Amino acid sequence: MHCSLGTDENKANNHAWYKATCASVQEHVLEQLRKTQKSHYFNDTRAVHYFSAEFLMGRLMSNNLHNLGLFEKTKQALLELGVNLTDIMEEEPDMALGNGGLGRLAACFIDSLATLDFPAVGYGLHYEHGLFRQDIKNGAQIERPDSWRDYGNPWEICRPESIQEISLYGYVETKYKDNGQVQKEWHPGMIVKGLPWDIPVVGYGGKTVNVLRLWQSQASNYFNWDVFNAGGYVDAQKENVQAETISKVLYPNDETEAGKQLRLIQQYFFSACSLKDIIRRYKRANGDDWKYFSEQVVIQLNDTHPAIAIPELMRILIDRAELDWDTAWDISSKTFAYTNHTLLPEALEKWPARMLEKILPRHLEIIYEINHRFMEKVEAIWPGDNQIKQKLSIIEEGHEKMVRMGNLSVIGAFAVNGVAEIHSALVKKNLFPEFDQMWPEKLTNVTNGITPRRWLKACNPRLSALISEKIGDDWPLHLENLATLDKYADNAKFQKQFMKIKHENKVDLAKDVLALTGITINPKAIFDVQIKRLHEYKRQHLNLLHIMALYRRLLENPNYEMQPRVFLFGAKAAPGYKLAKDIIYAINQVAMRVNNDHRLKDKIKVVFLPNYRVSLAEKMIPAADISEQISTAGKEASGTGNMKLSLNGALTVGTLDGANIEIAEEVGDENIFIFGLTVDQVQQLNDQGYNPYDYYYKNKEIKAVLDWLDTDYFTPDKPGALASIKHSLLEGGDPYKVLADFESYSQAQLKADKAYADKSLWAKMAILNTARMGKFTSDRSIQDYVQKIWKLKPCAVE
Ligand code: Z16
Repeated sequence: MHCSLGTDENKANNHAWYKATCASVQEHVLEQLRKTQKSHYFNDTRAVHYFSAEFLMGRLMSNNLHNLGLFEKTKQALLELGVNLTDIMEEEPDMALGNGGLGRLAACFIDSLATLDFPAVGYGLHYEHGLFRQDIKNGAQIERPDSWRDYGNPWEICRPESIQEISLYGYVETKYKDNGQVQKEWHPGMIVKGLPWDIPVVGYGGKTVNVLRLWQSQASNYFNWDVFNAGGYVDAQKENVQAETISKVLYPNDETEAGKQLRLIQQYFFSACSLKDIIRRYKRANGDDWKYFSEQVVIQLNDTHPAIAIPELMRILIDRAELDWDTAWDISSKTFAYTNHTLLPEALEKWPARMLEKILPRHLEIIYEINHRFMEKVEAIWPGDNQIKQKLSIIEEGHEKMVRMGNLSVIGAFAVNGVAEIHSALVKKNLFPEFDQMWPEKLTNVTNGITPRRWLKACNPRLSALISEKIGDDWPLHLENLATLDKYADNAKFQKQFMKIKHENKVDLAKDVLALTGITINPKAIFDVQIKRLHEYKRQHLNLLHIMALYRRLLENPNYEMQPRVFLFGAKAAPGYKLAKDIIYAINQVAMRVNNDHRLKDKIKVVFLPNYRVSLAEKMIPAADISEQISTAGKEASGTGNMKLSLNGALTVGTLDGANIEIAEEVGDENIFIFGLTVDQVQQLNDQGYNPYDYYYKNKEIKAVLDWLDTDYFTPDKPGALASIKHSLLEGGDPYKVLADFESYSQAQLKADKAYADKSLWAKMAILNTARMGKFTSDRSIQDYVQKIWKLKPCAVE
C-alpha cells in the first residue's frame, strides 16, 4: 500500500486494500511469469495458441491466491491488519469479456493449460466494455455499459514493445515477377495499431504462469500523417475514432450476429495481430525458414470467430514469404484446428462476399482460390454432382453471395471437434456429413470440462475442506479421486456434514438474495437454480410454465403436498432478442405475484437475480439443490453449468442433451432426473408434423397456464403483456417443443420433490453427484486436446 498506492493504512478503504493486496500477489505472479517465459524460450517448445473472441475470466484474486497456495496466508496477514479478505475480494470487478459458455470455457482451458505445464498463449480482444450490465426496472431488462477498467486493472501488463500493425480496406494490385509469376500486393486503405495487454494465467501449484494476450486497437499515427499534413486534422481524428472503436465493445449476442462490419473487423484485427505476434516469436528462434512452423505452432480456433486467420496466414506465406500455394497450404492446414460450439443454423457465421471484398480484398481472393482447389477435390470424389458442390462450397450462391466460415474452417483445419459426445456425433451426421466422408479422421469429439479450482475449491470452501479432510487435498489436480467419496454416500454422519454445508451455503445465498432483491427466502426450501443465457432453446419458459402450474395447484388445493421451493433464475438476454426479454419480464411478473401471495404460505418463491455473471455464479452454485438443464434435445452443444452444479452437489433435472447425457452416465440414472423427448424423438415429431395445439387442448394444465398469460393477473393494468410467450408456443409453432415436453418435465419435478422429502436419500444422491464428476475437470479436456489434436509436451518451470 505504501510503495504502490502511496496510501496510508489509516485512511485506506476496501478498494485500496484490494489494490494493495493485488500488488503484493502480482509480485509473486510476475516472478513465475518470467521463469515460465525463460523456460519456454530455452526449451524451444511447441505451443498451443488459443484464438478466442471471448475470455470470460471473472475475478482473478481468489483464483490466483488459491493457485499460488497463498490464500490462507493472505487471509491471515490481512486479518492481522484488521482487514477481511472476503470483503476486499468483492471490490474486484468481473472481467466479463465473453457472453457465456464459449468464453468461460476458454477461461477454464487456459487455467488447465497452465496447471498442466503446457506452453500456451490465449489470444483475444481487450474490450473496453465487456458484456453489458443488466438492471431490472419494473420487471424488464435494462442494459448499461460495463466499465470494468474504470479504476484500472491491477493484473494486466501493457506491452508497448510488442505493438503490431494490421491493414484494412484498399485494393489489390496484380504484378508480375521476373520469372513471369503473378505477385499480388495489397495496398491498404487504413492501418490500425494493436497494443497487447498481458493477463498472467497462474497454474495450480504456482509453477507455470502463461499469458492471456488481449489486443487493444489504436489509431496508427504513422498512417494519419498524410491526412494531417494536407490540413485534414479533423478527418484524421475521425479515422482515429474508427480505429479505436474496434476494441470498444463486446457484441452481446451469443448465437447470432447478422452481418455487422465492425464484428468482422474485430475478428480480423485480433486474429491478424495474434498471427504476427506468433510469427515474430517463431522467427526469433527459427529465422526465415518456415519449415518448422507447423511443428512449433498449433492454433485452436474457438468457433469460427477467428477463422479469418486461415486466409491471413495464407496471405503472409504467399504474398510476403513468397512461398508457392501448395507449400503454404501444407503449412497452414497443419497449423489450424477448429472447435464447433453449435448446430443452430442461425448461429453459423456467414459474411457477405461484398463486405469481405471491401474490408479484406486480398483475403476474399485467397478464399476463392482455396474454394476453387477444394471444388476440384469434390469433383474428383463426386463427379458431376453439383448439389454436393453447392452444399460444400465455401461460397453460398444466392441473392447475395455469402462466405461460409464453418466450411472454410473445416477445409482449412487438420482437426475439427464438437464439445460433447452427442454434439460431435450430430456434427458428423447432420452438419458436416460429406466432410466426414472426405476426411474420416478429421472430425472428432472433446467433451468440455470446468476447472475444479474455481468451481469447487475457491467458490465452495466449506465443501472443499470436508472433501480434503476425507480424501486428502490432491483432488483439485486429480478430480477422479473424488470417486473415493462414493463409500461415504450411505454414511449418516457424512450425509449430515454434507447437507449442513449445503445449508450454510444456502443461508449465505439467502442473505445475498435479500440484499440484492429485497426478497426473503427460506434456506430450508429446495433451491432450484436455472442460470445461463436466456434462449428459447434453453427453455426458461418451460420452467416458468411449470412454476405457474404449481401455483395453480396450490390455489386449487391449499393442502397440495410439496416441499417448499425457491426458484432462482439468472440470465441475460441479447438486447435485440425480443422474446428472450419478454421471458425475463414474465419471470419477474410471476415472481411479483407469487412472492406476495400469502395463500401460498411460502411454498413457492421466485427470484430473478439481476446481472448474472461469473462472480454471481460462484455464489449461487454452492447453494443449489436442483440444477435445471432443460434444453430441447439436440440444441445444447454441451453445457458447462450442468457440470459446475453437479460438482457442488446439485441434482440435475434435465433432458438427454449435450453433456447431460455423459453426466447421467457418470452419476447413474438413479441420481439424476431425466425427462423429455430424445434427439430421435424430436426428429420423429418434426417428420410427422408437430402441432402444439394438440397438447394445448389435451392437457388442461397447459391450457390453463397459457390462458393465464393472456389475462392481467401477472401484469395489472397491462392485460396481454405476456401474450407473446403464448403466441410463440401456439401460432408460432413452438419450435423448441416446450408443450411436448411439459408433462414429462412436470413428472420429473414431482419425482425430485418426493426425493427431497427423504433427507437421507437426497443426501446420498447429492454426494454421489459430487463424487462422480471427476470426468468433467477441464484438465481431462485439455489432456484430450493434447493427445488427439495438439500433441504438446509439458515444459517444467522451476
Ligand atoms: C456459446 O457460449 C456457445 C455456443 C455458441 O455458438 C456461441 C456461444 Cl457464445 C456455447 C454452447 O451453447 C454450450 O452448449 C457450450 O457448452 C459452450 O458454448 C462451450 O462449448
